[in-house]
Amino acid sequence: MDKRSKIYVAGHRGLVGSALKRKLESKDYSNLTLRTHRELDLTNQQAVNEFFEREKPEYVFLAAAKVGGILANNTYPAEFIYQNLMIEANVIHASYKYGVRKLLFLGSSCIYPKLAPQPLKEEYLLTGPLEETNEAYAIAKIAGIRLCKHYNQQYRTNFISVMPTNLYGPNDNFDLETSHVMPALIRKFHDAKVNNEPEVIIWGTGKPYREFLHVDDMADACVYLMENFNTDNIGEFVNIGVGKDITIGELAELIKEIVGFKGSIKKDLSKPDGTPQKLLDITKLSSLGWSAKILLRTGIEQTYEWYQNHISE
Ligand code: GFB
Repeated sequence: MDKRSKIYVAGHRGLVGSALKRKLESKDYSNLTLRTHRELDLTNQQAVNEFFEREKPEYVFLAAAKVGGILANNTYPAEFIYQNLMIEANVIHASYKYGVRKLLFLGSSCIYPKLAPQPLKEEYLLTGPLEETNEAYAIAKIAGIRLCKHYNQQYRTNFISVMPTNLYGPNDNFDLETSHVMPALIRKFHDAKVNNEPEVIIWGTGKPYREFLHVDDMADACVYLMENFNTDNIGEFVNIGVGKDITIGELAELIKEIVGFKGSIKKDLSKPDGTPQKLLDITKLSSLGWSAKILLRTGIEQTYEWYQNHISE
């Protein structure tokens, strides 16, 4: 990629896409192609083909996806599988058809079997049953990985895939029903503090472990891989994580302290826990020369500040 390369960031208004845009701009990539959902519906094959034919991007970051937390995944599985399959198939096929030089596809750590050994090595893909609460999303993401793999195999394309752990940061979804745990808890503790409420309710037992990566680190890793590696060096895909996890109970305590909430934490056991642990093995990523830089506490403090500045939007 050089600084004038034409780069299409699909999903540039989302958590990951907006971080990719910031990162690319800060590195002086000056020829970004961007489309909002309203301007280009990625589930519409004809619209996607017309866009690629007209714009002819050289590099593609495929960060557009239907995403959500445990409850959204569990409640709307048809939307998660359909929209993600359509977006992936349309964008990956058009990238092949219109000669994209390199594409980076974003998967998710939920592609691994529910009870796979920890930490999760890349080779554990498709070695056991998936976690039920996000099976639809995981199947779509596995299809995306395999689309890239088989297009590379048959058409000699250069499509690389990355599997991020749970991400958080600015531009996340803070809706309490559909969000992931990090933005949900930041909002719950903030609201409880402001409204002088005695307690905050967290979902499930608080016992599952999760690994959290700040989205600016994620964007840094994606651009680094796009700049320096091809599918031949990366193989089928590479995990992107920090190599450490904490329990949801510990996360709640940490956010409570950062926000400055003085009340208590209560558990809602009617809500699902999801997979017990999904810690990524980052040996391959380390061997490619990348590691995360933003500490969890610093990342949460920065995200909380962002949230307070954007609360009314
Ligand atoms: O982040 P989260 O929604 O998704 O939930 P997953 C993580 C854990 O936090 C679960 C607990 O054990 C939740 O029960 N939790 C506690 C909460 N309080 C809350 C709360 O207020 N809101 C939420 N959302 N959770 C998703 C997958 O799984 O992870 C997706 O469904 C995707 O497919 C994504 O892979 C990264 O980590 O369980």
